[in-house]
Amino acid sequence: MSPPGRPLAPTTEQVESYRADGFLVVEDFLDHEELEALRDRWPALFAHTWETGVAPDEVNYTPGVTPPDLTRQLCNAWKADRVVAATTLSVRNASFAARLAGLDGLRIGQDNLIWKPPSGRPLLAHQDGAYLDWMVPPNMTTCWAALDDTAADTGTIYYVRGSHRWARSPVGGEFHAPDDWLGHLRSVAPEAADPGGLELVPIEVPAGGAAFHDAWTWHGSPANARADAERRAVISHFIDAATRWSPDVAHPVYSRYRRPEEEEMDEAFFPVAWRADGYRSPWLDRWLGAGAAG
Ligand SMILES: O=C(O)CCC(=O)C(=O)O
Repeated sequence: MSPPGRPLAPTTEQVESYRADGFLVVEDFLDHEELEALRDRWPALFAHTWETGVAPDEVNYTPGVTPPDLTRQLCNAWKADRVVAATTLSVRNASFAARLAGLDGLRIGQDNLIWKPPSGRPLLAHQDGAYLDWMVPPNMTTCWAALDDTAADTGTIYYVRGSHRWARSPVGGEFHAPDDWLGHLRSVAPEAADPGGLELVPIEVPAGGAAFHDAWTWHGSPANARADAERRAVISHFIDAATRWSPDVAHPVYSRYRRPEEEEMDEAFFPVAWRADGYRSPWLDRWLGAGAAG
C-alpha cells in the first residue's frame, strides 16, 4: 500500500523480474482510501457525470444503449475526474514504472478505466505498441491496478510471459468482444506455436493490487466466466517524457492535441507525471489540489 503522492522505487529483484518477463505483479499497491474513493466514483463516471465538466477522450459505454455484456471503457478519464487523475497521474505510478522501464521520466499517454461486468465479454490479446505509430518512438509502460479481487475466471488481464522479446506485430482483430481473444495473437506471432512458447499468466491480485507491463508484452483478457463478480481496473499508460509526435502518422483522437508543424507534445494534454530530476508538470498538483478542496 503506497501513497500516490510519493515516489516509489522497485527493488532490484522487481526490476530484473520485469525485464525477464515483460511484466511485474505488485500485490499491494493502491492506498486503501484511494481504492475506496475510486470505487465511489465509478457509477457516476460510467453514467457520464464528469466532475470537471470535461468528457474523457473516448467513451465506449452509454447506459441503456451499449449491450450490457460488453466490457466498458473510458479513455483519458483523468480529464473528467480528479479522483481518477490523482491515481493515474500519480508520482507513485510514474516513478515506479519509469524505473522498471529504465527511463528518466514519464508522461501520461492515455489513461483507461475498464469495467468488465459479470459474464462480460473479452478484450483482444494485443501488443500496445502496435497502436502507437503516431508517436516517436512508439513506447509505453503501463500500470494496471485492480479495484476488485481478481481471479483467472473473472476475466482478469493475462500476460504472455517473455513475449516482449517477440517480434513486433501489426494491429489486427476486433479489440472489443472478439470471438476468440487469442485469435490475433495466434495468427501473427509464430512464437505462440512453439512448444511451451505461449505461457499465459492470469493476474490474480486482491483489490488494490497492480501489474506493470511493457509496450510489446502480449496481453488481453478473456470473458468473465462468473455471473457474480465484476472486474474493474484503473490504468495509466505512460510514455517516455521525451516522446515526440510522428510527423507522418496521425491518431484520429489524440492528434487533435498536436499543434501544426510541432513535434513536441504539449504538457497540458500529456503532463509529465514524474522525472528523475524532480520535475513534474507544474500545473498538475495545483489542479489536483483544487479538486480536493472543491
Ligand atoms: O484490463 C484489461 O482487460 C486489459 C487492459 C489492457 O489492455 C491494458 O492495460 O493495456
